[in-house]
Amino acid sequence: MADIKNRDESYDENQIQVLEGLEAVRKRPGMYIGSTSSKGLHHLVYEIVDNAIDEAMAGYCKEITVDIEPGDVICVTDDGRGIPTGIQHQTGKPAVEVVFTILHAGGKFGGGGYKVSGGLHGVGASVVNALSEWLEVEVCDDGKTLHRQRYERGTPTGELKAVGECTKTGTRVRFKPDPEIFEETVYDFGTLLHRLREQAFLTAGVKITLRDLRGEAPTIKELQYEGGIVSFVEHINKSRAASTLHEPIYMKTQKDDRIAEVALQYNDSYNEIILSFANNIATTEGGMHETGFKSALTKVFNEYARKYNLLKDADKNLSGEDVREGIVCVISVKLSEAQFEGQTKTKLGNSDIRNLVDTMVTEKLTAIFEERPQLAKTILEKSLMAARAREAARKARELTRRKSVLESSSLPGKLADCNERDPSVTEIYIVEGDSAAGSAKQGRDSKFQAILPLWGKMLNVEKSRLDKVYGNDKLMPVITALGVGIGDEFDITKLRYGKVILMADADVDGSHIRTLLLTFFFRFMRPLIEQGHIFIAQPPLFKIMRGRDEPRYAYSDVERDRILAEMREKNPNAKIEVQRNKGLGEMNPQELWDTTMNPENRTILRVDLEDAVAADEIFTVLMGDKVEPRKAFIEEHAKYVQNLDI
Ligand code: TTJ
Repeated sequence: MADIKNRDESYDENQIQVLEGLEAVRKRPGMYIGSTSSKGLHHLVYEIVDNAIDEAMAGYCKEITVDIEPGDVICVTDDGRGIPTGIQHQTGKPAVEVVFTILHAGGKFGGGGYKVSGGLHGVGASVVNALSEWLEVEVCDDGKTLHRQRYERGTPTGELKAVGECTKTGTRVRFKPDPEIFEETVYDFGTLLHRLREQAFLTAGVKITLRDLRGEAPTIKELQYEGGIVSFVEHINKSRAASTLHEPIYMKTQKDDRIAEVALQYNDSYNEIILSFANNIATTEGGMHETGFKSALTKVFNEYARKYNLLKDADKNLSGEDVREGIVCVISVKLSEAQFEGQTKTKLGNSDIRNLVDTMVTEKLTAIFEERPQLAKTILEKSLMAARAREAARKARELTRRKSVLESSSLPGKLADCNERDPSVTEIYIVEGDSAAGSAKQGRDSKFQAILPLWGKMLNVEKSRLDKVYGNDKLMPVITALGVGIGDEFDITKLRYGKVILMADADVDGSHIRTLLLTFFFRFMRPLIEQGHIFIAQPPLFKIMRGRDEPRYAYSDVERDRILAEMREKNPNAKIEVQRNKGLGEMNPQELWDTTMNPENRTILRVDLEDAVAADEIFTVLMGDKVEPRKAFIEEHAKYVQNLDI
């Protein structure tokens, strides 16, 4: 805080607002970037890149470069018009400085029609600035003079100055995320690559280069897709284990200032992948554009099937699930005042968009089917097969249900249940590994904590319809223990535990099992994720011992260093031992309870849809039978999957 006695001339109303604004960001960073975990750390990059993407959408920027420099400093450069360096009349300061020091200032200078509003997105460069140890911006907005300004924790260290010459316009922002704010400060190349690739697909033609300059040899990826979202669906299908049934179908429409685009391509799998975006922001929770698409698709398929007698008179209509089996689809809409709703503000609320997409898909898809009967036949046959399988699965399920009523107990034998019945207090730990499950059973509070050990063979969900899941020995106990059923049988009111906590080691096998379970929940019990019932246990990474003191536990490198510093300060001579936790199985019941299961001390991570989408993707690539995508994936995520056989 500034010392009141030393106030100077610049201490005017604007200055107070600036300080209050950016201080608020540092006090409650989660409010602005969601969290201060690795997620929030990566969010900083997206915030900055979004600005350059806006400039590209406005047609003034062709290339964007994102560098991860040694020390995890990020440098983003574009060849746009450059943030204006001229004085902004309301504040009397250069526009650049305003962009970086005043909350929510970004939009005023964007000029583009599709400024993002709502959600955690588009909060702007000032938030990134506030949460950076330091940030430097360089602008060339006239093609002649290079300007630079530096900030530390949001505060300018000097004025915007002319520092040299330049020949091309553009903006460069370099920043170092503040380790005082972020629990994790190391960037993951694969995570950035994934998001930047998405942006490159959504902004056809723009070239985004991602460079990792931290190691001895740089890793460089150039992302440029002239085909836009058509390239996007092709890319998704290439990385999947399935074969495509036809060339992608593409449609686009514009009405007033609203644009809608859809690309879709079916494959021979049983999965449904619909990715939707509003103003380039992923709408993971869906919304009006998705609703419009889905209802149009179902309508067009049924009308076509009736018209050409593909459905017999007595046949029921094709369901939404039938017509989406095997679909890969990307929906992208642009609108001037996007309303983001839902738990994670990733659900598009603008109702006029539903009509726009519905009308477009109805008209264009009907026309395409009429023009290309062979294509229509191929796709419709897939839906008809799905309908038949659905009917067969329903019959099989009725049989098993009758059987389970006859049997006295339907809960899995290995489940160690809790005494409480009220799901608002109960929890179930799903644990991989016999010794870990043993410790968990002994360490738990059996009043409200149930333990389900996982065993049996992993099912390749990738190649399975719903009916197969019902017979699987690894997943079946999970289904019966949770009580909610799967697919269209799902009933949240039957949920037996309010918190479903996955507990597995922090190694490759553990990540495998987490990925499998998340994929399973994502595909068959999605509302459990949407309503925030799925969690991941966080066992400590380090045990830190000092003499005869109680051991301390750290859950990240940063925390370990913090504890070590604290201990050293207290007593410089004490012998300190740091032990890296090898696995859950090596913790005794008491330790497991203290560090990982006791609600008073533990941290558990709530899984959101975005996590589940990522897991689903990883799962498909790793379990699928295509070698090329798997190799590429492992290269990109080398840090996490290095021990995996290709
Ligand atoms: C504003 O209106 C006049 C012409 O330039 C417009 C503008 O702001 N362009 C712009 C901003 N291009 N690039 C940016 C930008 C790039 C990065 C990497 C970061 C930020 C905060 C802005």
